[in-house]
Amino acid sequence: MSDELVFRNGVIVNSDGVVHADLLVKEGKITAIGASLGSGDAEVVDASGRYLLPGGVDVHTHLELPAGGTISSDDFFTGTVAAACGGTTTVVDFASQEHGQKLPEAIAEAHCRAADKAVVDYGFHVAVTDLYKDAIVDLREIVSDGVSSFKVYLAYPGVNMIGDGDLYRVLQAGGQLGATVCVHAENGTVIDEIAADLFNSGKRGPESHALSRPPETEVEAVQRAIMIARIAESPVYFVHLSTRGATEAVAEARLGGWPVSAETCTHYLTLTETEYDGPHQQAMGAVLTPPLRSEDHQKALWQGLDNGSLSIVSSDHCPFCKAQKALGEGDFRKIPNGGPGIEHRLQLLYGEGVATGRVTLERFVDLVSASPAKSFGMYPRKGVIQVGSDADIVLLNPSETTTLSATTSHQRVDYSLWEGKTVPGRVEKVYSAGELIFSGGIFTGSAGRGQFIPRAPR
Ligand code: DUC
Ligand code: ZN
Repeated sequence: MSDELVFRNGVIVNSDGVVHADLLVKEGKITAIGASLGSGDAEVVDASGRYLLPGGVDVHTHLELPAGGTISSDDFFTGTVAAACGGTTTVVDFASQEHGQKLPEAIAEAHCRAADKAVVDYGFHVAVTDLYKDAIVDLREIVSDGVSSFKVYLAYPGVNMIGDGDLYRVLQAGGQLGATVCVHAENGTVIDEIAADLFNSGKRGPESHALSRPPETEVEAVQRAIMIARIAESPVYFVHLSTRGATEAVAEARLGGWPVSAETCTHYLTLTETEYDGPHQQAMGAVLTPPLRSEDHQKALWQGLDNGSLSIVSSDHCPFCKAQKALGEGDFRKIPNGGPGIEHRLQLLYGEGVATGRVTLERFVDLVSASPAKSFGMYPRKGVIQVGSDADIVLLNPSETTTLSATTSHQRVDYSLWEGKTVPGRVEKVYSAGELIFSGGIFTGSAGRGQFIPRAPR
């Protein structure tokens, strides 16, 4: 048996174009693209009527994240199985520093969580919550070990939030080391005050989560961080933008030639704040941070994807089961923040973006694969179907549909934000490094097969 794998008759889609060609894979890499490839005994995959996409790259996931007195329900096995089944073959998760912990220890712990479990390739952003003496020296080492992005929170005072001085220092280090600084931009101090007022006036249900985080709390933090990045002479990247004002602030900075970029997430593009008006369980499940917004904000996010001010769509997968969400029964401030979405990011953006004509097929690939790979130091190993790249390949059938549900999902969580929703397109097969890891609804890979991907600085 030959060690060659050849995909025939498919349509290869990259962020810069579409071609009809055969694709040859050998030893986990793409080795040729052209006509009539492969020896006589190559394994042949008939990709007629399918798109061949580069594997999805999700640069914002929280697997096994301690939060709100509990821990997110997917670990590196279940979470990456779900990623694989939805066409995502690389995730960048977080090595989150606890107070008093040295940054290299946080990274060592993250490696331990992932190594024997991950079924797709992975990397880490290091989340800096405590800028101890010599933290900046450690960051230099961390970048050279392949962790070339940092995360900071301007929300959650007393837990993760850092002050503006530390933000300046981390941005300055990122600028000097070529590391991308990812900013969770919400004004945590103001939010906590509003939340206390709501709680004290008896408004204690999940709908108060959104009321406590008005759009301005995001816009202010984005504007402030852009200015501080400017002073620190550093690029800056915003995670999970949810508002028109924040998207416009990024657009304006970019127009001025400033190195500012941002992502939004599938849930902000497809759901609105009306989720908080639904039954109690549904509202609890939609306690995400930032919260879901109005249709007007959602429209601005789609425009941002169109005009380039938003360059990546991530899942911000941070699942908690209903029983975990219930920790905040009677006090919305204690509901663990986050929701599931790692499995359905490609499906949702294809169905709601490509099939509706809001984004082209090429832009879709850019948003879910090429741009995250480029922005986070993995391109062209990831994010593109070209000779020399990893053979991470998704077969998507545009003639089929997919119905999203917690019961058919591989995520370890007992609800879906999109329960019962049917979208055009179906992820039929997924290959990682040339190995078939998902086919016909079934995961076919194995725990620990995923590799840590050292990511280059800018
Ligand atoms: N921030 C995130 O980035 N993800 C989940 C929850 C949160 O607060
Ligand atoms: Zn997140």
